[in-house]
Amino acid sequence: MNTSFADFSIFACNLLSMKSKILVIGACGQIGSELTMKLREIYGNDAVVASDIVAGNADLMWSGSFEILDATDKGEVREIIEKYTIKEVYLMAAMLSGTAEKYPDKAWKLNMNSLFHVLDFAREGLIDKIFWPSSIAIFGRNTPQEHTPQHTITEPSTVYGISKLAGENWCNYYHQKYNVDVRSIRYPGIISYKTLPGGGTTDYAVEIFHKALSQGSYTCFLKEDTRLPMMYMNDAIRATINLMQSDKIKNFIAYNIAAINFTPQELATEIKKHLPNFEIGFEPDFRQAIADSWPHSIDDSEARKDWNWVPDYNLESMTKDMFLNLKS
Ligand code: AKB
Repeated sequence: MNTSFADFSIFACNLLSMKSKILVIGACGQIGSELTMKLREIYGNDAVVASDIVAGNADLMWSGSFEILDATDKGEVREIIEKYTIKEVYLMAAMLSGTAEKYPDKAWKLNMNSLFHVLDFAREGLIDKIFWPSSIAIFGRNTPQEHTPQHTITEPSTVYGISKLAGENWCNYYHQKYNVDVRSIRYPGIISYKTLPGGGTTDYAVEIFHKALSQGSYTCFLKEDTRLPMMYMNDAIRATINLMQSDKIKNFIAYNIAAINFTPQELATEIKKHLPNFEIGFEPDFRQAIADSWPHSIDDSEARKDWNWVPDYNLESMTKDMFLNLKS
């Protein structure tokens, strides 16, 4: 395991002798739920307030404060920030690529308004620091698909991608103009066993594990040779917290980060090593066009250089860990 995370955690605990608190908005989602628990482990349960529009699992609800919160309601968000003297916000609420194509208005409202609210609170001096997730969805058909660089053609073709690209630019603008400390990562598809993702194009890479165990087979909504950048949740959480703790950040627009990339067929082959009778079929739907517009692999050299980003998990170790946890 990478030792820098432990070092950072000790440093972070010392820092959290300060009275201010962290708010996670969208704490019940796939990334938010695990991020909240890791932040509580590092900073203490009392220091991390979880919030979402719906209630979450028992661990999340009972290990610290929880508030029902609509991220698009500026008044409600301000109330929670003032109530708990919040200084750091992780804004994880978002509508992902697949669902956003069905509800473009709702997606734009959620993904953009929630961001403006927290950016404005930071500009006012109410909060000090923001984490806001971007995505590989900011890239499009004219982007170089292999080793996609940090700075390149973007031109997204989805509502979700357009909102994430606009968000990146607004974050950069608030940083340049008002000195707002807002940090971001372009997440690839995230694979995890605790909470299911919802509405994304990369969701197949989580569903496949559940179906492999429950039914012995899976019908994938992408073609067998669709290569996409992916990452195991443990790496995504470590990247997020390391970025927020780093004092070496040079890029306030959103960092490329990479770990693994594979096709549905390659993942199925890896799964077969654990479940030899597993069978996969392919019935591509509207998400195929989204996946076809995204990169195959990502160049994350700036994140590696600036804040020492290194992933721990490859396809083999991720698959092994998924089965270990899902079976238990
Ligand atoms: C999605 O598939 O929409 C997300 C993403 C890559 O941002 N997982």
